[in-house]
Amino acid sequence: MTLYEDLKWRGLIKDVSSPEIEKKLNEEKVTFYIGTDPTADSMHIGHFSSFLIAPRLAQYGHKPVLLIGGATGLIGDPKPSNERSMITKEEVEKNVQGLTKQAKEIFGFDVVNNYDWIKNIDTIDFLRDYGKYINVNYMLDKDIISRRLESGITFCEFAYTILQGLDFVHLNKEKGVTLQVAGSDQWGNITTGIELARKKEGIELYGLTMPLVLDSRGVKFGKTEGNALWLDKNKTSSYELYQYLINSDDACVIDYLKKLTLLSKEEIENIEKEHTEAPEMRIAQKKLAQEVITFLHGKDEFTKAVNISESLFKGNIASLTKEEIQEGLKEVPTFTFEFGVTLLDLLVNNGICSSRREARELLKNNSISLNGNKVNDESMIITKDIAIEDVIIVIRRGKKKYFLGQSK
Ligand code: 383
Repeated sequence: MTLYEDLKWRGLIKDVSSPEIEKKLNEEKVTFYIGTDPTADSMHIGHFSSFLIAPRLAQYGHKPVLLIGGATGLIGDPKPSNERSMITKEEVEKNVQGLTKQAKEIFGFDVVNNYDWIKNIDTIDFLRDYGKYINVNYMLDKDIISRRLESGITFCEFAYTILQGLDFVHLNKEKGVTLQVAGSDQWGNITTGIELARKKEGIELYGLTMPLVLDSRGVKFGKTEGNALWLDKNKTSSYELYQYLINSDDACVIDYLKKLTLLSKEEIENIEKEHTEAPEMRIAQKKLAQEVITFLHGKDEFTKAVNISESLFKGNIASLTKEEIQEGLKEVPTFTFEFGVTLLDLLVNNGICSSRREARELLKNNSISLNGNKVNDESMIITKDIAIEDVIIVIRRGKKKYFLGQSK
């Protein structure tokens, strides 16, 4: 199978600027780039699904350049809906540093910052050397810009596409870049670069976009109740990422394997076969979580995520460390307590049960567990030796409700 066929099979090709791209990718060695703006100090999983194109093409001998938009981040790529609020220069600088470090650590390719060349262009040169080649009518025709004409768009954001176009021409000169790859929302910006190169330099550059990864409800992959899944494990822990991936729908999981991992067609087809025979085993979801977490954070983080997940599920809480418990139970209600308190008081005083009567009832029915063990003696005294690492206790009410207690 050729590289191009592989990309098509994965569903990774939305638009190409020229049919020649197929031949270029299959028969030549191409230097290509993909960029991201420093709107945060970490990428999220949506960026990851796009940036994974870099190692995919590199496997076939093409050369990736990763761009962080230190200059474009100060302007803001127009969204179809409304104007972005400006981010301070200090914040952009901080985000550039975070992203550069992350891109190097995760992907390990050449990383460049467009601030390094854009900062030196003065206004007059910008208008003469770039502005002169781009017709306003041509810009107004672009999907995102035209969608903003009703609600309004400032000149600042309107000019953004020329900066991204200028990058493409610059990287062609400096690094021999001939192809830009990106998510489908970047089509307009990629074609500005192609237009600029054609008119200004008389050369042909190429663009390829990938579709957005969606879940079965058509929601962008990686959004959980409005929160992004970050690639920085201090923002989204390996355990949280594991929970998200392991809960992927059967209807989407094979698509995710194609788009979010470097597993081969043969490997994915074998997983699909096994998965279809016994979907309840969640083989495909497990493999997805393993591949993504290992790629991002390494093998140990994956093992830790599985361990936390299984220990919590089996009630084997005492086997976990305090940090692992805090990571696994990040979202649950917390309370503080003093040693010497009785179990009954602990349950009632911390909102775990609504009354003494309810607490007694639940204890009698074996519905309360402490650090994974069923408890029913209401007069039991909570002492230091019960707590994990002398400070933490975990109460479970019924099957799923957890409460995390920390001694004062
Ligand atoms: C800036 C200057 C360039 C080339 C690219 C850029 C950034 C680009 C952009 N990209 C998105 C971002 O920064 O805004 N104008 O969040 C996202 N990308 C990738 C992919 C995606 C796009 O970083 O579709 C999702 O992740 O292209 O939305 O010279």
